[in-house]
Amino acid sequence: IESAKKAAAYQAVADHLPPTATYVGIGSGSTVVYVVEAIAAKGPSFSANMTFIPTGSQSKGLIRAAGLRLCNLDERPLVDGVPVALDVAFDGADEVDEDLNLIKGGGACLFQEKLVAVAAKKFIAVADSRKQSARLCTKWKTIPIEVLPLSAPDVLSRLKAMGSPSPVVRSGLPSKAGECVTDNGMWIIDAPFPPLLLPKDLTAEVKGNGENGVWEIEKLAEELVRLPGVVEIGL
Ligand code: DER
Repeated sequence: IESAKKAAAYQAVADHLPPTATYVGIGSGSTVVYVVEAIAAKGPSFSANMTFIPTGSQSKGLIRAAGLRLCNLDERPLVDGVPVALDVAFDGADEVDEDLNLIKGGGACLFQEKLVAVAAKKFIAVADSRKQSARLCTKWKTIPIEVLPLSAPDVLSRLKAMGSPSPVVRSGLPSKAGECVTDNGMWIIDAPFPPLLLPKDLTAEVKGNGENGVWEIEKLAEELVRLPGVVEIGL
């Protein structure tokens, strides 16, 4: 699998990182390690005019260790009062469906990953074949949700009311006793859901709005992101 991840990462850099790029997003996880390796392998002259935007402490460490120029998301220069767009952002994914919807958050970095992804003109998720499913929540059974710790009991009960059978606050074990705490000081709730339908799956009988336990992906995302205390969802 490591060789497949490495090959996919090197191909993604070859295909989507032109030498003219100036701002580049770097995601989190184990696959994106190979993205940074591929960029560094092109030599210092290739990235001399590039600045790399991290998606959390792991990402920041990767950029620094590779000797690449680092700039935090909120430190980008303004162009006509608007933060400069990233040319491209590279990241990993936990599951990918037929319409290229993703589950993110296995590494608990989903909030800054989302901020960087939407600040880029192009978003490239590098994922080996294990991540492919017809529908999300097939192989990766839960949706990671980043929440304000204070809100966790209410979010858990609201998720159960929506039909998620057993949402849990992600533990920090084995490396940390207590909860997993994100780079933003938040907690992660992992909420199980059945395979998420795509718009094309909807029929007169199957509405996908949570009735009889099935969800269409956009409808679920809208419901989740509105739960008080949720700061980001891994969809
Ligand atoms: O948290 C995330 O979404 C990360 O990108 C991560 O889960 C990606 O998975 P990987 O470690 O298999 O690349």
